[in-house]
Amino acid sequence: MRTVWQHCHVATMAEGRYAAIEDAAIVTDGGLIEWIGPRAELASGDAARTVDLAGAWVTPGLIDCHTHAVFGGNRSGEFEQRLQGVSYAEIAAQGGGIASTVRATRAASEDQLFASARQRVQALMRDGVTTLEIKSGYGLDLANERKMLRVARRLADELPVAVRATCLAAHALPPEYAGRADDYIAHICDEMLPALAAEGLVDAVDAFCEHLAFSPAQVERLFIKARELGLPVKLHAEQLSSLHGSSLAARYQALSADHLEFMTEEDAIAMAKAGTVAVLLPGAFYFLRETQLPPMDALRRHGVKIALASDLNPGTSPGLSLRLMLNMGCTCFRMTPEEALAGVTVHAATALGLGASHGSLEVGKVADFVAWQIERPADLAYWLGGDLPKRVVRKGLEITH
Ligand code: DI6
Ligand code: FE
Repeated sequence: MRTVWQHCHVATMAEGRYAAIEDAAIVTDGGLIEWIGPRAELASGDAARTVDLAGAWVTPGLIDCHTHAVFGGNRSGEFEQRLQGVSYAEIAAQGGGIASTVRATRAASEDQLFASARQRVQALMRDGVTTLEIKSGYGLDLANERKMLRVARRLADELPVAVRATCLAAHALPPEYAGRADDYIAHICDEMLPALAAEGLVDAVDAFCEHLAFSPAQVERLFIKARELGLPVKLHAEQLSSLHGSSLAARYQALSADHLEFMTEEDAIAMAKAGTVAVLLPGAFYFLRETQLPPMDALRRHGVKIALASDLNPGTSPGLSLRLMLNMGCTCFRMTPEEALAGVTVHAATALGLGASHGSLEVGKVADFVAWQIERPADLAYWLGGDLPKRVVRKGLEITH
């Protein structure tokens, strides 16, 4: 239905940065934006419907471009251990960490995983999220990675949210491959990835490049296979140490490299050239009490696009609010509220390969937006959580929770 949305101000985020139109109007039709601009310039047309947004600030629907929202179990016990001084690496070495979530995820049925993930995704949606990415990576064998990715697809079928599914089979070494990381990478390349891709379950391929996970050489073998299958790549890189995974990702035109606390200026230059988005994850930084900051100045100086995401996962970032990540991006990483907003809209869309259709409010793009009852856009990064009054529109239709 052709609809005119008016009595609002709009942060369009067009061309990758904060840009505002005061007293704006948006015309939507068939799920797309047909017109957007100052209300005074709106031609009197034949809109079937006019909606008064009561002075709201409209932003693109928020995009959480890095989550592990599907998992079994819960690791709050490990949180308590870490508060007593046990490190993340020590917990992993004792068989906890990712391995404990793998056990719980393997033991859970698809329906159980769906039910728990649904609640978490709904929490993100209550914060204005209209698109999110979900990674596998707690199954670590064909049947269980498939189970996770099917849950990601089902969430998109059953909730008014768009989901990109990323295969993160190279997240950790499964116990049955202990001491045989190269064999596991070969198994992913030869069996798992081709099968999951053929089933239409994979939109992108990711890996964890770290001493306690996979080496750059192993990641490169995976990237070569992804390229063969026509799948874009992303990478968890430079979270705990500097292996230059982000430069490797840039060489493979990765959509994004994520975490990046330990990246170098050379990595930033490579990412800028390739157009690889830097996805910063302040929830994990905060929750692990990390002290090494991502090199914000180098990222800015070289023009790397910066996105922000929740990294929602049971071990390092049990974050159910993307708006809270806006605040943490500003408080922990010294981003401006405008940079943070670009990080969960226009740059997050690019990090998912959706830059042409999502992430900003421009003619021809999908009509996903949020009308917030706030005084200024910076309020989105200001409040610590809570439920801000808002109306959420997806594909031109208002959704209710
Ligand atoms: N980095 C992270 O922070 C998460 N995965 C990754 O590669 C941690 C996942 C977990 O601890 O369960
Ligand atoms: Fe992650």
